[in-house]
Amino acid sequence: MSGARINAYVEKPFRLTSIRFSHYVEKVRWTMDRLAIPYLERPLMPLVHFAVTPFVTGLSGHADDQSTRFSTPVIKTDRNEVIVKSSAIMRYLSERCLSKGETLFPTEEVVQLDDHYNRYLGPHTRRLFYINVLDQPDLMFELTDRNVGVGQAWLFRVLFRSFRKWILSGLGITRERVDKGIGHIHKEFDRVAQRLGDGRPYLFGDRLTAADISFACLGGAAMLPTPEEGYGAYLPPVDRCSDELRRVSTELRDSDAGKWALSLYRAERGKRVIPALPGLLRP
Ligand SMILES: N[C@@H](CCC(=O)N[C@@H](CS)C(=O)NCC(=O)O)C(=O)O
Repeated sequence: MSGARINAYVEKPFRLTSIRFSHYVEKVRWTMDRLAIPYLERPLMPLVHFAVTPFVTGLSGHADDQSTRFSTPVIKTDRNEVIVKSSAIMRYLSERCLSKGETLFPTEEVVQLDDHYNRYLGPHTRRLFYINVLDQPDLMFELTDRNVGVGQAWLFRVLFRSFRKWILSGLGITRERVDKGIGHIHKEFDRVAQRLGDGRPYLFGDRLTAADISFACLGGAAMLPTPEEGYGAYLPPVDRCSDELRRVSTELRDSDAGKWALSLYRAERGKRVIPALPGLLRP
């Protein structure tokens, strides 16, 4: 990206500890890629992450209402600072690399909308995803094979039945919540379409902010964007998903806000190339 970057130098690549397909992680990848920050990603499967993130975060992690104190994304910077939670990481990156005039968080409204997406939209789309994909083990294993190394993929397969139960109960996923959630997801997409109705290119006017990235990731993930469409991890292909996930994803893709979010991926992310699978818990 162009403009007055106030810090163009980093001492060494950042480390991103991630659940690679997570839409909260995509917010951070998007920001780092946009700022051209070099980083190495350490992709983990859910639950396996409990064995790794404590070693990265030490005592710095904290729980919020969407995640535990060991959640991902976590970054370790070139200066060995450890930063947790997607929005805090984005804010750090913005403050470190962008001038005041370019910040991703220019107003309190942007902060609040990003926070709203973190609290409500992200969990709704995540529940919709898991309730469907966890019922299609083949698809889940493909997701695993393409997003983590062989050791973790094997572990996930072997323990799949227990992992499935823990993920569903840990995230409070019930049929009733998912049914309600689908309505909420559509409402959020409608609100975005309304906001963009006056022809503005971004949610807050002429320039991209954290809120745009947040919506495109936390809402947009429900459209299951592919790496070719700009998503930085492998998600299951829409046409092989359950009826419900395919239906919702297709409806969102056909909506004005969905088309806009996909156009943001095209413009901002381009075709992604997902790095080769690392070995067990590496790099
Ligand atoms: N508010 C957190 C939410 C992050 C989050 O929910 N991450 C999920 C991945 S989708 C996770 O790592 N969950 C495991 C956990 O909470 O231990 C953020 O913005 O980073």
